[in-house]
Amino acid sequence: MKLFYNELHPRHHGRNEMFRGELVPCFEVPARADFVLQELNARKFGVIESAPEVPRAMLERVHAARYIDFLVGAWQEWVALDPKNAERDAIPSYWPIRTFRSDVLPASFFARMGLFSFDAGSPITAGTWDAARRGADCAVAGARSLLAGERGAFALTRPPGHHAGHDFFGGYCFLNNAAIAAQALRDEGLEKVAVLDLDYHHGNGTQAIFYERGDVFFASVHGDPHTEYPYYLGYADERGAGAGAGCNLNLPLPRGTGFARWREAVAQALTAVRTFGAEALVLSLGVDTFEGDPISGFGLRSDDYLRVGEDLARFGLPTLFVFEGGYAVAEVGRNTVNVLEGFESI
Ligand code: SP5
Ligand code: ZN
Repeated sequence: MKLFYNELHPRHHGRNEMFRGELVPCFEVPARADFVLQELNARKFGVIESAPEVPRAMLERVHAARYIDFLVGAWQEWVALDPKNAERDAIPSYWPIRTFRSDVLPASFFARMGLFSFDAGSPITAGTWDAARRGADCAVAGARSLLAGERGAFALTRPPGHHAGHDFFGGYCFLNNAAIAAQALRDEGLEKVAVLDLDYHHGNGTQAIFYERGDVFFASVHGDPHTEYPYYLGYADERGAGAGAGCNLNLPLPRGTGFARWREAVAQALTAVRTFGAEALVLSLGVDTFEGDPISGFGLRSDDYLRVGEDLARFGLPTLFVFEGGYAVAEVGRNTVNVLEGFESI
């Protein structure tokens, strides 16, 4: 399996996120990817390659130019407002909800931060752009390795991506790595691609990006948004629209769901991917489905992740794994690499 590692990931290191009305230490920390890298090395999993840089035009296949412009300059703008801001993260607190305008690009940095986000849990730090930008390189490199004939690849990157939409960040995500990879697969040879999202949280960004597209199928197994983040998307009746009608499948499961039931849902999602006729699979790999995850509610154990990898290998499509969530930091390496090891064992 080809491994692509975002060596710039530590440049994104949020201090605090807004959580139930107070600022708490970020759950999404650099140590997450460090532990996965350590585990890959400890198990002698393979050579880690550095991804070539992709042009900005590839990001713009998925993200709005004015959103990318905002991210590129955000930290400088934030510090220009007050030199003391260099010591704190930028977190939005105003949002243009229904009846407000989103066509106007306000001069105020705070106003633009809200225009381009949907929560207060995703701080922008000095190196957020560098880290996110490099993640897209890794995702594209992984996609290209599949086009070159690999059966599996892994993009080890953070910040994660699946909550980021066409023109917004949130849920710790800034650029949608999985969507950028799926689009690269389409642009560089494949007719039909699927994204399967196994993170605990619904991949609202990925869903929205492809919702009206008939060429990219999106399937997700996740905590029921009635009670789980991101709350406002991820329901079972969201089946796609326009040319994408029927090309979206959400399988929400209640908090407390264990491996047996979750695995059945994944099998159901894979059946739909097969029926659709996808030629390759982008797998949004969040391991916040782990029983010990501090912000999630499923009950998967570490050994279960071996079975997940085996199931995906038996499914038989070229598969790009893209790292997403997983906040039980000490176990995130074991759980993630178990999926890859299971995949390699078949
Ligand atoms: C990529 C990813 O996994 N993003 C997740 C972002 C979740 N942020 C908000 C978490 C709120 C969870 N509330 C649950 C209460 C825990 N006891
Ligand atoms: Zn998640």
